[in-house]
Amino acid sequence: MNAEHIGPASAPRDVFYATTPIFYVNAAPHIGHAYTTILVDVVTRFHRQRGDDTFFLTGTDEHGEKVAKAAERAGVSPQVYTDRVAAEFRATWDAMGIAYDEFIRTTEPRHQQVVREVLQRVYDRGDIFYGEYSGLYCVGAERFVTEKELQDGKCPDSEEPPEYRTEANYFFRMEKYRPWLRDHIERNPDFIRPERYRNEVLAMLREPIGDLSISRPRARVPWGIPLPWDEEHVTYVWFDALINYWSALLSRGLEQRYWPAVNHFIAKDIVKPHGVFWPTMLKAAGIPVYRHLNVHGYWLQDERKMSKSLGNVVGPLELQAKYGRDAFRYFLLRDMSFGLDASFTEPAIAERINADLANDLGNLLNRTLGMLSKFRDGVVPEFGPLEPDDEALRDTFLSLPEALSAHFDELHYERAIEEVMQAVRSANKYIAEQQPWALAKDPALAGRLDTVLRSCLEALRCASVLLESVLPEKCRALRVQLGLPDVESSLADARRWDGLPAGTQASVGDPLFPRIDVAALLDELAAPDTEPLEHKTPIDITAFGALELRVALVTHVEPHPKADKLLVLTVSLGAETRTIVSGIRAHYTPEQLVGKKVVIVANLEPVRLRGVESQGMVLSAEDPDGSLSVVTVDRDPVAGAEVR
Ligand code: ME8
Repeated sequence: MNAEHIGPASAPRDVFYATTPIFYVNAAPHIGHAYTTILVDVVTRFHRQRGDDTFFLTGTDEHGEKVAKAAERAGVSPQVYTDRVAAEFRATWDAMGIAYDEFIRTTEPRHQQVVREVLQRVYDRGDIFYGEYSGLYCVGAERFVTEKELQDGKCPDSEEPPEYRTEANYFFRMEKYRPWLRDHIERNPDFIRPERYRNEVLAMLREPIGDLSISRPRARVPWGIPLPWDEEHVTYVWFDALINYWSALLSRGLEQRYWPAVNHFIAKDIVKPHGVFWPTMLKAAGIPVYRHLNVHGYWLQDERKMSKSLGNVVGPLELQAKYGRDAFRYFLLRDMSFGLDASFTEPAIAERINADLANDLGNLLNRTLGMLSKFRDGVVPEFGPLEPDDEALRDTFLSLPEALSAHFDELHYERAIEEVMQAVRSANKYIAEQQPWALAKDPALAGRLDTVLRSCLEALRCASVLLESVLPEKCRALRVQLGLPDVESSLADARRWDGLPAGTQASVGDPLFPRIDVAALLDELAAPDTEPLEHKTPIDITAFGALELRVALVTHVEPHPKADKLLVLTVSLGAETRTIVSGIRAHYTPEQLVGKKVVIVANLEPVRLRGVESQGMVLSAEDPDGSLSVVTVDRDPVAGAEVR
């Protein structure tokens, strides 16, 4: 979340700079955004474990027609609107424990200045000219689309119909760089990966790509960065946005250190801007091109891409609260093969968690610590002489750091995880075969029991190191149960079979991965929404108008320290955070509330409730039996949206 992970520049380490797309602030963060962001978090953590000098960039894309229109719909200025939604993205990533090093917003002066410098450089080189253009423009994807690209008359990226436009714009001589780009991609097979997307871009480059319109008349689209040589035009949103990857480093003086060792991570919707616009822009500006463009598929729901405009969105914070932060990360990384689409369903999350985490890993931990506590008072024993079965288990685990590194380098995250889980399963099998409970019955076999227990402990310790990038909190908690300190591990810790000193006191803790009741989940998902009817007493409209009702995103909840009926909620209104004390403790656990978008009365005088100031009131519905349900909102309006 800050620079604390960045080591000294002089250390002889590999450099790993990874980026997510900067997301449009026309909608609140959804699971698709969360996936790419979690993925980059996992990959960066893994590289840090490997000893690389890492830097993780994310942020928000705030200019352009699409965002300006969203602000208009919300009835506020673009600046107020973007401040609000950018804050919601940031609050969401923070609540999800995403360890980004930098969060960039394209409305920040430091970014705008770099965009203007890059534009001026390309202009001075003669690669920008003024001209007129007619074509089909898609506001959803913020780009011109060709007739050929259309699918059923709609833009392939946004699935929205484009509109015909004629406009005088400045153009970037992109076509001029087509032969160079084709050659570059052909010479560097891993420039765009996996291969299907490389082929997709090569196919685009087989025919003329045309020149790129890079400005919009300010009179029509005032929300953007003015061109340095003609203030009557603002920069086209993609030319502005792509530069974030460079401006974020430049504004911190980090470009020498991290550029061009960059790994961009995106989904397949934005391959053309990243695979064609961006490298040609860099080339024209005299900046070395990025190292890798890594393209993943879509999360689908009911066979369709999950997206805000399609209205089939699941909130990432809600899922995290329901299934646990680490378990949710595990599902996303394990159930998508990088590059391909994957289906998203809640029963699939539950089944994955139960099979891999509660059963395989959870059982290995519980059985091992249970036996250690029963037979050795929880004290880690010495190894005796190793038998072939012990050596086989050891060798399985000690081969994993190399295997994992290779899978990560080849973007096969799901295989990396599966390989560790296979080793975990082999450790469970080892227990079944060695039968420590039988060894414990014969005092003459005490040494053998020590070796078996110690082997299981080392297996668990290694697994916790290998899975730490995916399950950061749980793996550390697991090592704490083994008696080790609560610190980030290095991959080198998984290259040894003696990382847990004999004599260490282990202790059984709470189960790390509770089983999910799938039957109850299916019932819950099938339950119809029933709303009790209420009789309303007529009131004067001005009485209603005096109320300020707002949508608030619950980011954190804890019990009131002094009152057992109250919960203390931290809620985000986008640009503002508030504390609200609410009497719903008998009706909700904190986990059930985090991630929900509730409706609050925002203009009540603050009151102190048993020593905690409450800055608003959460609305809830009361059933005849007195049980309360908080009022949430249909669709997914941004936090802070006014309820009228
Ligand atoms: O395109 N499955 O922003 P955006 C997987 N501002 N990933 C998904 C997804 C899904 N169903 N839906 C979205 C923009 N994503 C531009 C980017 S970069 C210089 C400018 C993720 O808010 C995925 O990473 O539309 C995708 O590429 C991105 O969100 C698009 O986010």
